Amino acid sequence: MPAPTLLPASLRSRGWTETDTGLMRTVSCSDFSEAFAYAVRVALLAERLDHHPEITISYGRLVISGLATHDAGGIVTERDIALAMRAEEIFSWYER
Ligand code: HBI
Repeated sequence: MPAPTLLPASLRSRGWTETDTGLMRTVSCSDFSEAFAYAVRVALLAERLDHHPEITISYGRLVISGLATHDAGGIVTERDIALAMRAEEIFSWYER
């Protein structure tokens, strides 16, 4: 069973927090299209890593939540940290 992992400071400083249901981050976007485009990229990443957060798209906002490891009883493990870090790479490419 994977071991629990502390949220790295690099993710904390980018807005990631730990909630009862796993890691979460809200990303501000300029409009609905931008939020949707981020969601698609995160979805492709999630498929590649076989690890799937909840994604909520709304006007000007993307929320990634529920990022936890089921096999470990819903705690945060290296798999969750890995996905969050890769998602940050994607977000940073498009920052203005
Ligand atoms: N997504 N968030 C999340 N957590 C998991 O543990 C997880 C997943 N997607 C697929 C997945 N696990 C599979 O690896 C296992 O259910 C086989």
